[in-house]
Amino acid sequence: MVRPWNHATASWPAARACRRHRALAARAVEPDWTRLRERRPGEPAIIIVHHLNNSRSQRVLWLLEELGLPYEIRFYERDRKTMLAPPELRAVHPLGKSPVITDGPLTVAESGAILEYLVDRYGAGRLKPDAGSADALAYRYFMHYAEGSAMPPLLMKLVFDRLESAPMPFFARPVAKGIAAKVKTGFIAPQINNHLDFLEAELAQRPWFAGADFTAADIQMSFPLEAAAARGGLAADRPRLMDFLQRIHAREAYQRALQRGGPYALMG
Ligand SMILES: N[C@@H](CCC(=O)N[C@@H](CS)C(=O)NCC(=O)O)C(=O)O
Repeated sequence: MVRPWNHATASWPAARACRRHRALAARAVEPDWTRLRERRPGEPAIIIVHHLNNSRSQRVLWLLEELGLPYEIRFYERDRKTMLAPPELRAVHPLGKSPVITDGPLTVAESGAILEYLVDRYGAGRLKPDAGSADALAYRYFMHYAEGSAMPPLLMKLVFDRLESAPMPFFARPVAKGIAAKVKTGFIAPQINNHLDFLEAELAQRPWFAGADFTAADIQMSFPLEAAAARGGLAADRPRLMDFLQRIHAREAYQRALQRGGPYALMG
């Protein structure tokens, strides 16, 4: 079983790991961005973030602030009843979800892909562990884990919370409430707790998710942890995760992103 979070610890023989990581680093190939098509006349010269209020696009603004890159924001408002994005977002990407960015001729969707694209193309080595290092594997793991594993039970929590208070015929309400309560206590809460226990233990081993330094993986992990603090039961009994939230919220770039993007109700 591959356990990226153990690669730098005693469970992974240090000498073998070093040799292996040096070999991997030597083979690592940086992407060749010059192969992408140049901007055509009239195409916007800077990155445009298609930003939905109270959403994952806060992470993209924050990364752009950390990197000090120029960018423009196009604002989209959720429908107040359904909380869905407005149809105009479909003109940018067929799924009509946020975040999505355009960078000249390119359109990039999916938070993790956007963060990796920006760091790889413009980061000049910043906010990312050295290629081939043990931290690089943890970086990749948490880039995918945030949306692939941590978010699904938190999203289920949101859906089942809403189900309980959704308008419905009075005779259906007790049944709907009963089902929601059963799923929440029997499945969703244990799943969320399992993830939070795992993450609390991770931050006992190192200050940031991908090692000693702050990276874009911490930006990617911010959303599930903010969602967990807002609605998933993350509280003071998990002090390392609460401290992580405090540390990221105190970053100047995070604050600047909030100022530019507007209020963000998920901060918890
Ligand atoms: N896994 C995707 C999720 C994208 C997503 O679901 N975004 C939400 C905002 S946080 C959205 O656009 N919701 C409005 C809608 O689905 O209409 C990502 O990380 O980019």
